[in-house]
Amino acid sequence: MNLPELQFYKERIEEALDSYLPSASCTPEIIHEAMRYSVCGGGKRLRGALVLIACEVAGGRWQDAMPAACALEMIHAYSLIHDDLPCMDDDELRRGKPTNHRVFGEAIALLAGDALLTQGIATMLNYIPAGLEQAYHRALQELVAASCTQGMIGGQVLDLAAEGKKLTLEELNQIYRWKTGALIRAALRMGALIGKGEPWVLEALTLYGEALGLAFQITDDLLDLEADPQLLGKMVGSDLRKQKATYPGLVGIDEAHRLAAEEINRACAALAPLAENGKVLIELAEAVLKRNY
Ligand code: GRG
Repeated sequence: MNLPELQFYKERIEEALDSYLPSASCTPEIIHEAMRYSVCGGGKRLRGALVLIACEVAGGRWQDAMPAACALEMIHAYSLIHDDLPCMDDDELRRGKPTNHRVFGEAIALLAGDALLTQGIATMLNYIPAGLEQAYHRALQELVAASCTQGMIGGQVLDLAAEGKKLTLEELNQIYRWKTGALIRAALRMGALIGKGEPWVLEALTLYGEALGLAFQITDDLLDLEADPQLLGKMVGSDLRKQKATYPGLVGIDEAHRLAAEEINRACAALAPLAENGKVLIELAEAVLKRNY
């Protein structure tokens, strides 16, 4: 995803993550090394960047949303570590490197994921900028709800239960709304809350986040079939091997591309009330549709 704004925020987020995570030389070293291995090892930083951009769009300063952006990236990294475990997807590669459990073993990988969930929440509680206590409280509620059983975890549970089954598109959408969409929607809402946006701004960003989240997962399905594994940083074809229900599996590749584009149009349309202020988010949505990793 080649977008100068995304690159700018990605670099700032990586510096901040380094400062919020315990040093690898802190006892017990192994868990801090494992946490840093997954968090600091690449990634597009899409969710973190969305928090910062939404904060600016809502009228705040992106710097004030940095603890929230990093918390979200930590929780996202935890979900990837656990998702790769042998009891889940049993993957060997992530972000172009061996998965966490392949390097540190299953027990430490499990604990590194747990620790990143807790560290994410601690980051939001411990680095609240002055005057934003109430906004951070609400943003943390969003993050916790999106990560929980009616969000990311719930989506993962439904996803596991659906393996090998034929789903309807509506059932698949429900899984995607929770498994992938919940954190992306939360990114926008957290940024809007920290930026103290008006209710109509929060609403526009929420609708944008919902459509973007679904489009992001449809493009993820397509990349699993069409991407260059070198660029993607992980193996392709894993959905077919695991008999997962996907958009291309349900509606075909061409229709999946069309539906992803339709969601992106819906996302951009939701930004209409923001006029020029929504420009970066429109560019970002277009980059999600064209992404090749
Ligand atoms: C508690 C054992 C246990 C497991 C829970 C939480 C969980 C497992 C799984 C979460 C579901 C999940 C991993 C959804 C996939 C979302 C997705 C498309 C991830 C890839 O996001 P990118 O492409 O990754 O933004 P980068 O590497 O760029 O950050």
